[in-house]
Amino acid sequence: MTESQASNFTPRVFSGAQPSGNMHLGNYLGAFRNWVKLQDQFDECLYCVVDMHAITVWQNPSDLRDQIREAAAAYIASGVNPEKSILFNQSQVSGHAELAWVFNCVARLGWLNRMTQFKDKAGKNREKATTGLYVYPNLMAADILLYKGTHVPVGEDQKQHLELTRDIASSFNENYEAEVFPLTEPLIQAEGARIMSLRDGTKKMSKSDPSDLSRINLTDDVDAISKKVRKAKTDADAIPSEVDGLEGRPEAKNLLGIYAALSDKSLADVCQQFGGQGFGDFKKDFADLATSHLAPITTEMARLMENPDHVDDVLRKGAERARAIAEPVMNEVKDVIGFLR
Ligand code: AQP
Repeated sequence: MTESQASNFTPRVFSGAQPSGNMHLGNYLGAFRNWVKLQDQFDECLYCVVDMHAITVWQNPSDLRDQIREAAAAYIASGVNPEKSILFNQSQVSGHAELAWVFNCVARLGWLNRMTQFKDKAGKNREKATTGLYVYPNLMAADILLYKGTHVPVGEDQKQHLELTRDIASSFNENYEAEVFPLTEPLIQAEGARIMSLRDGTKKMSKSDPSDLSRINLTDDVDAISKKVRKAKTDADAIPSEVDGLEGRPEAKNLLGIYAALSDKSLADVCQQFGGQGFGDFKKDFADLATSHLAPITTEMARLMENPDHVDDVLRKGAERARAIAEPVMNEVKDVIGFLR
């Protein structure tokens, strides 16, 4: 967003995660932890459980209900304050679907064809992928722009979708000769930007990885974490004392990187600290650090999940606050387009 355009819009952060499975350490280090910090830097933050994105691939209905609550619990347990930030699930605010349709009529096929995430997720089964998965980036643009979101914390992997959001916003503004939407800025965080699978250092840690050993879930207890760390793939070489020594060693780099992110140190400092040691000893320290860091989150999530009515209430109240921002924006969009209301 240009300086002059930025000043026309209230600074507002939007971000979300899909309730498509167990929330994991990648979500925490790449997103939630950062969201918590942003609460102190911005007056308005919206943190959404993007359940409509989750159904772009099949979700069992009763599992989905639990996953939505669990995602909300993960946000709160990580430090998102639902009194300050607006915490809600996407499907309770109909403006997301309405604006997504408008954007389906703005975005071009050529733009969507370039999206690498669709290619990755659809894989060889492209013909069988849902159309929802294909137009997912348009819904993501709607999520952000329904609130005229000016800043979005994104992982590296979401950068391309945010570019598309900016293209959609500027096309819409240009087509209708009205400055309705901001050009949203990405907030990319350096440390912990991409946490990789514990089984394959070239693949990102992901909820949908069939191997539970590939990720540390935020609901994992001490034993589960210790087991996963013990079984995490490494190589036979010792830990290098310089970052350069991690070249071509994705699993080693990932474990040291996670350690650095959890201990708020640089990767270089962690290499210095453990340089020359084998991974056996390092893994013990790693497991201790991960469990002590995650235990309060796990405990708070479990406490919240024992009271689903409370979580539902938080989401309902958040959705009401979200609707209060979204409705005037949607009305403005309808007026600009020429819809009667
Ligand atoms: N491995 C990761 N490292 C760093 N950040 C990550 N995020 C997800 N995985 C990592 C960040 O978490 C936020 C929410 O992501 P999401 O759940 O909406 O979608 P995703 O990136 O597709 O996550 P998954 O786990 O890979 O889900 P599935 O398997 O269902 O597709 C985002 O900010 C994301 O960058």
